[in-house]
Amino acid sequence: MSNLKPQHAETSPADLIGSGGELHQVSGGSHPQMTTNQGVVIADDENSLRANPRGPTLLEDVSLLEKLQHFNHERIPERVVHARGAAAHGYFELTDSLAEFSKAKVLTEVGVRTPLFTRFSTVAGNAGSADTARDVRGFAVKLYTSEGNWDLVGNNIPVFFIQDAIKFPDLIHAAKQEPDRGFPQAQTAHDTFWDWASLTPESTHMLMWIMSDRTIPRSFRMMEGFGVHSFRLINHAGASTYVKFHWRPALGSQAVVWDEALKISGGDPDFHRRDLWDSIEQGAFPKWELGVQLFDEAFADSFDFDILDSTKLIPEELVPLRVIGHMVLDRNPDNYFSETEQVAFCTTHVIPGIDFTNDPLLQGRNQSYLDTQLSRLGGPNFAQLPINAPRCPMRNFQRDGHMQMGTPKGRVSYSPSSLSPTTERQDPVNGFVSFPAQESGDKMRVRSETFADHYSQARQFFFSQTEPEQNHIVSAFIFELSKVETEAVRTMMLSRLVNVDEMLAKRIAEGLGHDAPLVAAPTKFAARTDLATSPMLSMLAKFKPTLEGRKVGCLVADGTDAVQVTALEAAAKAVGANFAVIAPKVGGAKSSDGGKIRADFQLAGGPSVLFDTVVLALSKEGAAMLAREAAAVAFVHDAFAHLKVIGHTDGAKYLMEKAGVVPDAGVVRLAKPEAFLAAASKGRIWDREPSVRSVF
Ligand code: HDD
Repeated sequence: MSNLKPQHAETSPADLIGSGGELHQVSGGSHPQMTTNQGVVIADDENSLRANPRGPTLLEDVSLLEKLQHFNHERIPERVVHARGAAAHGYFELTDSLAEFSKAKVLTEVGVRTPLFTRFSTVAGNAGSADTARDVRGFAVKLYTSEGNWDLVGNNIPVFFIQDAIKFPDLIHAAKQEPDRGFPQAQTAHDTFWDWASLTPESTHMLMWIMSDRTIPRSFRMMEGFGVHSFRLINHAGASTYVKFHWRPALGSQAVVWDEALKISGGDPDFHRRDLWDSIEQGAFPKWELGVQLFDEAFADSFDFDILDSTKLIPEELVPLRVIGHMVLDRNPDNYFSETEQVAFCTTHVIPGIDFTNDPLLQGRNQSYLDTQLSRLGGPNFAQLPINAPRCPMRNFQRDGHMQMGTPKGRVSYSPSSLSPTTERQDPVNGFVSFPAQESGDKMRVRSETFADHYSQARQFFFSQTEPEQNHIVSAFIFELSKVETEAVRTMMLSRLVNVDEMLAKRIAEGLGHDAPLVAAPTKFAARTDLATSPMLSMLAKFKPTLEGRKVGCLVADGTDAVQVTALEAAAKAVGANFAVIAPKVGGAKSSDGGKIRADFQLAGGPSVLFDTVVLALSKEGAAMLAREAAAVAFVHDAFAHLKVIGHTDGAKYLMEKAGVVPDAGVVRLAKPEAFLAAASKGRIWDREPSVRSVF
């Protein structure tokens, strides 16, 4: 019998019943024997060894001792940041060679598929926090290239909070739970974060980004990734070209709205990881293009900002993206701990053809990632773990240490040596050679004056957003600062924002009810510039009108027309959408023709926040029945307030009235499924927003 056969296929409920020491023997399947870690076959894994049936447990019960000891040590320290994550395997395929600029094979061998492992994460929350917290998302890619591992450890935002790594511990201490009380969890909406931010002008540009909808993505599959720093590409002649890396999602960029994010945190705290897992299981493999911005020393010298400053970006309008390949994630991990938890990304993992710049943030990161793996993974041999090991040969004279997995042979474990003709040797020709950048000047603890303008790009970002996006930034500041208990901190932050734009600061002050006059915070660098807007910085501008990868939630009740639901499901699936039925009972509903409509969700467990667009496929009686259910009224009310397109039958009208739905372009009568789906593919009804919440 195949051991792939699902065990439950031949399991009768009677098999599963066991009580007081009776062994559970589940029939079916072809099971290997269970053993101790020493390989001894275990006879009874459910009862410990006792002196008599009701007597003391014996110390000689080796399988009990071993099992509990292992369990007691199952956890390793979670990552100090980016603790909560989800990951998948996949590949990168190059479509356009960069041979002119780099000697790295992964960037020059067109058509070759390089295996990779990508982990997405939130930053501030602990491992058990919710997926939709407002936060930067980590976007870390480990490429197992034929020349060694290359880790591109990026975020979904192209700039960072600080310019120098020495400030990272302060940033993280301020953002994470406050140390005396241990909360709040997974959010920046508290005093210590805004205290630090208001006193750290270099964070201003990043603050604009984190208050934008970038920090509440709809899905990992719908967010961009950025390498952030300027790196170097090095070609065969040893020449250097600067590069910034961008991942661009095939499904377009999309966010949820803030109230939705809050409710999804309760409705499905695993919203993002489930979405990633499910889409891969369904064969709808997430895909991103890899784009590069290439520029030389002459551009760097002419650019208004320092290309070594990670709080600045280079607008795509100035240096357009060159798309060179794509990443596809096509396999879920086999084991969360072994792979997603133990994967060790390090900015130090670069390969010949890719090199560092003097960006002080990057230089500091190069210490931090390598070092953190020692405490996280227990020793210096973490590179031997299967998820971390390169897929090309790895040999050197590094020896021993905790959890050494290999068995190096021979007496020679040093270099140079003459005793062994076969031990490994350095290779000056093909090995990694650092770019010989010239350095001169005085050694000093100082920040370059070229890093001093903290406001111009923050302002550029704000004015590059569409109107709804600007409104959301204002609202996010109001929300976050309203959670700050210390008024002086709010005042300081508003002063800081005056330097970005006075009207922006005024709008936030109005939303907070802050009446005191606004005074610009003192700044060393007074000359804020009005830069040209960069439409490419808007997420809405990158929205793709498609339902591919999106979810349609169809609310049914007894009396629903099953034929209509079936037709809608077929049409939704034909355009690549997921289709789920929500009913008062998970066992399904009785259709108008006396049949049964299957359900995927029970009403209370399938709130409309889990779907991109909803359909109310209800008879008049069904709608009247649901109008008495708070969860049904909330389902419809939230869909409307979250600016979703709502498809409905005539029968659903009573429920819609009860839920406060006011007809507009996004409230669509279900005549032909195609017409509804076409309307829904356009995304949210932004014009509705001022009618459902205050926009300051
Ligand atoms: Fe970091 C993890 C991204 C600045 C120190 N970082 C970590 C992860 C991502 C980033 C995606 C999670 C990797 C994973 O999935 O395992 N970090 C960034 C980006 C930064 C950045 C894009 C700025 C451009 N980080 C940064 C600085 C420092 C660190 C300045 C310290 C000086 N980061 C760490 C760390 C972590 C980490 C403490 C925690 C777990 C780990 O490294 O492996 O070393």
